[in-house]
Amino acid sequence: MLTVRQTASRNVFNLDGVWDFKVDKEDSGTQERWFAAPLKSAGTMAVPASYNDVVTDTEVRDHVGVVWYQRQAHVPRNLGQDRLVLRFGSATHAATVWVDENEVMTHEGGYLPFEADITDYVTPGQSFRITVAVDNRLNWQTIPPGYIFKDTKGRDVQRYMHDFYNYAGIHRSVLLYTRPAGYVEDVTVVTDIDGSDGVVSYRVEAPGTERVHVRLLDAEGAQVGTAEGTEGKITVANAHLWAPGDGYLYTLQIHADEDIYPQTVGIRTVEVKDSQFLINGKPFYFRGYGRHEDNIVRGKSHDNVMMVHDFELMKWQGANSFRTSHYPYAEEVMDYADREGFVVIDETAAVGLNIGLSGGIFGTPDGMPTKTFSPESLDARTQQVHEKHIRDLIARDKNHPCVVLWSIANEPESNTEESYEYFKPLAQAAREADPTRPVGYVNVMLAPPQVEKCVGLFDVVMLNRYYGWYVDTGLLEDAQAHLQAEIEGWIKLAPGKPIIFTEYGPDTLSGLRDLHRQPWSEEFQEDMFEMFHRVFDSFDEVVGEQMWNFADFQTVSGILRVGGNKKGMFTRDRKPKSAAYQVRKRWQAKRDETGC
Ligand code: BDP
Repeated sequence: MLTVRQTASRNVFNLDGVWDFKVDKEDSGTQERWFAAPLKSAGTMAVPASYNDVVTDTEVRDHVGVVWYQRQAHVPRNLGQDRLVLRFGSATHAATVWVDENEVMTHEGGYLPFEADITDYVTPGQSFRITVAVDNRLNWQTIPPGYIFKDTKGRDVQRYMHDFYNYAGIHRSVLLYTRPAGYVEDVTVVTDIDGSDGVVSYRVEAPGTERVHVRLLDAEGAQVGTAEGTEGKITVANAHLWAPGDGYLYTLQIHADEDIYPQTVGIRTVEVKDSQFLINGKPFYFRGYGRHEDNIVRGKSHDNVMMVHDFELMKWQGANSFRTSHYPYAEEVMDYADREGFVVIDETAAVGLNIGLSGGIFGTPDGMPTKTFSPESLDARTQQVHEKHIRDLIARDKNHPCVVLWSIANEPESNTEESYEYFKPLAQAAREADPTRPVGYVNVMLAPPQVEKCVGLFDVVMLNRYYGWYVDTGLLEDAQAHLQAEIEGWIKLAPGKPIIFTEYGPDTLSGLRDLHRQPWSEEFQEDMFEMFHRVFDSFDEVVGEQMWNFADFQTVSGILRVGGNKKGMFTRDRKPKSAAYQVRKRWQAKRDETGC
């Protein structure tokens, strides 16, 4: 699905602001047709935002079920033959949308965009009512999965197996935009390098149009090539490549009859070969973090101020990459990563598919099934939903040069025949949807090489490891020996596949200093990083270090979490812990060495 751009043929109206808001305590809103009139006794809510931390009422914060949003909007007077489209960047986790009394769309999955052509339901120059019911419930057939049990008072309690708070609401911008009746619906761009030339191949889908032609413009707007038709190839002499640290972008200006759509293009290649990860044919070493979309009060809402600040901090530290742990991030983030030359591992929201591994990593067994893949838990329907998520993510992000690798799941069960059967068609689906990028999944510590079954389906090895923290706690010499032995195990099991560490690091309470350098102290975080980095440096097959996490973040409360997860390099309000300076030294030196 194309990102919304304002062009000579498309007007964009932003509907962010303060909307009417109402919690559906009895889950009766749809039956009572709340969409058919202004919401009764409604409160207000900012859009975009997670509503959870905006409110002061704990019942609303922890509400399990549906909340309603509503506002009026206007149709432009001069719509003419154009179509009017209503679009949501995301609503977590499922949404139904009405225009006046008409249901215009439903969507499942909390982190991807959805839209509907609403022209036939509205009148030019008139106002109309938008009503949205957002459902935050997770079950065995949602991605991510979860389950609900009743407490002793009969109230629903949501449980899930992932380690971040189940923020909900309208998390990204709501847009109304116009486009011509015949229009650019989609474009797929693939780039290649031939000596000093760049090759840009494109395929456009433009229903209802007769003539498609494209112009390729450089970053200054000068035309460097043109082509005719829905498919074609443009060769750019002496191309300025997109490269880590150099986010050079061309623009493919697509003209389909009346419609104009500008698609940004970064010319670059990605390849996995001989245990190396190659970008533009050169070995690339990932430095960075797993991150979260997580902020004080805003929760998971997209915010340009925080986005730019976070990139500033990442650059300050010498990072060149991050993973969108554990779900697709806002389109603005992907655009910005393109521009800033950041390298991204793009992940689906398939996190917590692991109840069979020690009862789920963070779930509590209130009537929870004991097997990950079974008719009572994750089943064939879950697999279908998961496949759709993979395809939708790739459809949204396929043209971003920053994306170099798809991560189709985080820490799933991968040590059983059932897991192999579950992932085989999913890996295949990812390759079908995008034959140009490597595909991987992130392996959990409980599925080491001795028992792993799925790695053969993938191109890279991505590891989350907590030696020195969850195991060998505080014993860094033992931790080092176990880490080394495990890496050797992976090299034997998956020869030729590069290894990227996608998580490592201890919880660290900012300000807790300790002469004895014990776990939870800032000193221990430094020591644990230092040990991991020493080990990474001794293996050519290790091509990346993305520590956990960029910043402290909110989780569900539990005995392992004190006011959230504290593994950040920065605190939740983005203040550096002392390890941030130590890692900065290492990463800046690596940046100076490699030039990116
Ligand atoms: C891993 C998960 C991540 C957690 C992290 C932790 O991938 O989401 O937050 O460990 O325990 O299991 O901090």
